[in-house]
Amino acid sequence: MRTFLSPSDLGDLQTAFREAQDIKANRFRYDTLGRNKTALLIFFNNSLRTRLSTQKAAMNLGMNVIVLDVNQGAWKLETERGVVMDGDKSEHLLEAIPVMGSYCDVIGVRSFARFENREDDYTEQILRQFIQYSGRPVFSMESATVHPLQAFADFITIEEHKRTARPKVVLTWAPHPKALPQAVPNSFAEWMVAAGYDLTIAHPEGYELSEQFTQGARITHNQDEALEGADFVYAKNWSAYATLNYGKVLSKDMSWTISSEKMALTNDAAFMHCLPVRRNMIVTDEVIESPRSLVIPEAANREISATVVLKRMLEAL
Ligand code: AN0
Ligand code: CP
Repeated sequence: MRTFLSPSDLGDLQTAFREAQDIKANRFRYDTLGRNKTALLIFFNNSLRTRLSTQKAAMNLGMNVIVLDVNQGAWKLETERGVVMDGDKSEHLLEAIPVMGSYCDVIGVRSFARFENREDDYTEQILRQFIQYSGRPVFSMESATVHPLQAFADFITIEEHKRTARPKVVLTWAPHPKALPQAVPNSFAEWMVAAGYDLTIAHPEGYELSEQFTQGARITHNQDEALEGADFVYAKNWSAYATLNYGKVLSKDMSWTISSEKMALTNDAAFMHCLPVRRNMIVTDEVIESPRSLVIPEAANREISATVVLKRMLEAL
């Protein structure tokens, strides 16, 4: 595997799930595969889970790991070509990328949507340059439009906890004070459809996601109706995708917060969220602390999804 952005990079998802189970049963099973190989993890944005779980995954495989927080200690990077670099940016990404590639065997990149230009974000400008110029396999650790390590972990979590062959999964928008990317809901929708689940997406008007990721899902503006009979409720905030409002917060409607009353509409659904989560905005204390909350095992599965992905990349070196 040379890139990891979407479920198709993994091929058959049931095979990938079995590989995940095999690794979960003994996460050190392939601990010599990464001997003398180096993973470079590059963060343009903050992270707790991705940073720790991906390092842990690399260590499970016997790899060496280098973590770089680009905004803390590295030179400020110019990303646009053709710019006269007379400002505060000391180095261009076009030199920095091949240099970084020369010190490692695989590269993970976290680079959120910037909300400056939808076209730039949705063509994955930063990640694509890493793929093109690093000479290394590259995986997204949440890039402008996708968060596949999260969605793979979410898929593993649902497979582990589902009570029917084809569960009803509801992805619901929930309120948040700041503008957040669409990467998590984009990937979640894409992976749930690829997994063959019954997916409903609920959001207020104006929060339509890119159809590129939601084909095959039922979409509604009525959250209560969506929650009826749900087996899994996946809450997440995102900002608007629509052209004129791209990256904007259009609503902070607290009637969309996932509460016990909302969960009572479901088929005793499990609650999921990728974390970090703002309590009593996205979800009430009661729901996130309830026995039906999967947020901690879901986060723990990030180590497993990352181990599978790094293993596949090492095998293809
Ligand atoms: C990020 C987001 O919503 O994309 C990361 C989630 C994994 N969340 C925040 O910035 C709070
Ligand atoms: N879920 C997730 O990716 O969390 P971090 O932003 O903390 O890495």
